[in-house]
Amino acid sequence: MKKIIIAVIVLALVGFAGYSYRTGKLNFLTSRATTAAQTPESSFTPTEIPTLAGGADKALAHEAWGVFQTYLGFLHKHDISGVKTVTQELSTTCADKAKTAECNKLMDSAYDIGSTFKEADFTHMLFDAKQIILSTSFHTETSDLARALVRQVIYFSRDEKGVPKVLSYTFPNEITYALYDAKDPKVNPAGLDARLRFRVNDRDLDGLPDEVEECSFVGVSASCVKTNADKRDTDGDGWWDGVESFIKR
Ligand SMILES: [Ca+2]
Ligand SMILES: [Ca+2]
Repeated sequence: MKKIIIAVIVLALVGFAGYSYRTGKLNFLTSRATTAAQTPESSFTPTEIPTLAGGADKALAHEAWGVFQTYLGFLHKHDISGVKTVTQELSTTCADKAKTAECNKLMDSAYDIGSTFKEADFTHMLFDAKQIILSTSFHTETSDLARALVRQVIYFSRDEKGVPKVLSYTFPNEITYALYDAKDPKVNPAGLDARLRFRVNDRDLDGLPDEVEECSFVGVSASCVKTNADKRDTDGDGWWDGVESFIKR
């Protein structure tokens, strides 16, 4: 009976995480299986945003980090006019003056998340004149039911002078659950780690994993955006797909 309960729980969580659960173990959908045939899972290394090269890159990363800290300070003080000076745009809630209480709550939770970030962890960056993606490396997190590759990412737009403006940040970003019953011999952590590496891969380095752009998990994934997984700026407007997904229209 216990085993059945575990299976049901895992099924529910797997559904939430966007996995197909068909034959009693975690599966990739067809598109993933095709990729797997081309590159053995065990040796697969995901494409990552480049590490900070030093010099100008590091100075820009530090400048962006400073803007982020200023932004957090404004959030903490519920200072909307201050927030406006260091962000690309206000959230719909905070742009609505009738929703001050809701906006304050949003600012509190955004502060709680952002204040856990540490500058030294943000060792990866991709940028051009219009935008910056600042990211940590992936690291593995494990609980009784889940194993995940996690990273933190801060997205910035840049104004006409190149000054970074906070656009969005997520924690944990691209957390990718692979759920397992550690006692189940069909599922082993090494295999899951290989699958996690597949799931976070971002071929065009636009900040969106391949599967999100390919909508490989249509119907169960909430974050599918249908952009070109091999083109950083699908519509050619200068905004990278991952950055553009945060810009309100
Ligand atoms: Ca991508
Ligand atoms: Ca674009």
